[in-house]
Amino acid sequence: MKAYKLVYFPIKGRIEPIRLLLVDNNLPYEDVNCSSGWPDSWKPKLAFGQVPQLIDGDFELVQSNTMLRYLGRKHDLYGGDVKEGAVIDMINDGVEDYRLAYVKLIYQNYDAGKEEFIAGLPAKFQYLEKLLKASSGAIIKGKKTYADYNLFDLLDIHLLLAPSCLDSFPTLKAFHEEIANRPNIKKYRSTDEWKKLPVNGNGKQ
Ligand code: 0HH
Repeated sequence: MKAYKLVYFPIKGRIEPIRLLLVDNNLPYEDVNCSSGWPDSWKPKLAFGQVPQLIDGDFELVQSNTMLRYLGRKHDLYGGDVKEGAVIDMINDGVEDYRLAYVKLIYQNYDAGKEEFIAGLPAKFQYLEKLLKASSGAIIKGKKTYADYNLFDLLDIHLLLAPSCLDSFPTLKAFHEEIANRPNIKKYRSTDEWKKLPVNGNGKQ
């Protein structure tokens, strides 16, 4: 199969859930670093002037959640019927809401807002805990979904920010551990290259 191309800055950021989906499902990809020539050689070619961008042959797509859903449809990671698909979308939309709050903290209010942000995490994570608990610890019981990778990454970046943030949420903690320990993902995350790649563009995490 032809490798997907992932166009992004050399950070984890919004591309990381997509990389994790590809890695876990043995789907080949190559990273394309857009930082040289940014913005002049890139922005005019991008549908919203922003990355990440997924290139699948002659098909180009932006918007990270659209890219996840495209790969979900293509590679059977979108549940078994419309209702499962809707539950997956709902949880992914919730993950996006929490990611936007995280991004705002990181890029706009890190020093002044970190403590209050961390104190507010249990009020958010209780909902995710309840949703996963009701489905035997998964987004969809017994099935991999595209949203698994986005939720995993969301939990992962919050664990970096606040290492004990999942201590009161055993279902979320087990979900994170299960995905982190899948062989392809474990290997991918064990390299120096991965460890050195910043999470965010401003060095904060
Ligand atoms: N809704 C879009 C999505 O989900 C949001 C995309 C977005 O915000 O795909 N893209 C940003 C880059 S992600 C963008 O293109 C934020 C990381 C910024 C770090 C950049 C510096 C890295 C240096 C190593 N931003 C550029 C722009 O809008 O001109």
